[in-house]
Amino acid sequence: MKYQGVIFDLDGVICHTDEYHYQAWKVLADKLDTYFDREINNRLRGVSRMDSLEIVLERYTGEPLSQERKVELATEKNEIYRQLLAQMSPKDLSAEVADTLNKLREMGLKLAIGSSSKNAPFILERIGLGSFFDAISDGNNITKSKPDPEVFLKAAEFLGLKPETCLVVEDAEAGVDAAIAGGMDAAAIGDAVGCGKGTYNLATFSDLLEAVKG
Ligand code: B16
Ligand code: MG
Repeated sequence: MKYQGVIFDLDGVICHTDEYHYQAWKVLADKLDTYFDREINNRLRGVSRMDSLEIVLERYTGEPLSQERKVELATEKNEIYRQLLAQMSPKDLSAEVADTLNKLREMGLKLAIGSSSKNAPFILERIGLGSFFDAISDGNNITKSKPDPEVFLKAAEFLGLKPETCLVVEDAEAGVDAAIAGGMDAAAIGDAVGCGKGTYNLATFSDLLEAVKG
């Protein structure tokens, strides 16, 4: 086996919460009388909450907003987002993802989450993976967002593994860049395939079973 551990991004890899992010940001954008669409929402993938707000505000033309007000707005968005997340259940975990995760574990690999989201523990619990992973590194334990490698380096550290023995699975270009910056190989899936920087390009999640063999 080429790797000893696999570090998974959460949103866009293990499950899909884009639509909930979209709906929550849309409520906020409407309130601020600011144009927002799904294309802009796609740019928020893997980006931290406060950096996401800055992208949402690119088209804002109202009164200048203080930092304090921006934090309030991001908090408001998060409250709406968490109400939407509460609807999630184990049905939001696909059979393919569940089966692949179990097979990777049977192969002896350590498995971790490396997500920018501060809601990662809540989402994992909702989809029935609350105690599945060997380690969780997320938006609550980092000071720098992807493309900085901090979230993945911490995940490797929590697993007790050297970064170069871990494979990162990512759906965002910023996440692939973060893996590379951390000295790790990256398996790109979904949108990230297009950036052409992944060590592997996964057409589907179960392709990981071959990728981990190197
Ligand atoms: P939160 P990931 C990222 O999760 C999302 O892709 C991104 O859209 C979101 O802004 C970010 O988490 C922060 O999320 O507001 O829940 O803390 O893809 O890194 O798992
Ligand atoms: Mg993602």
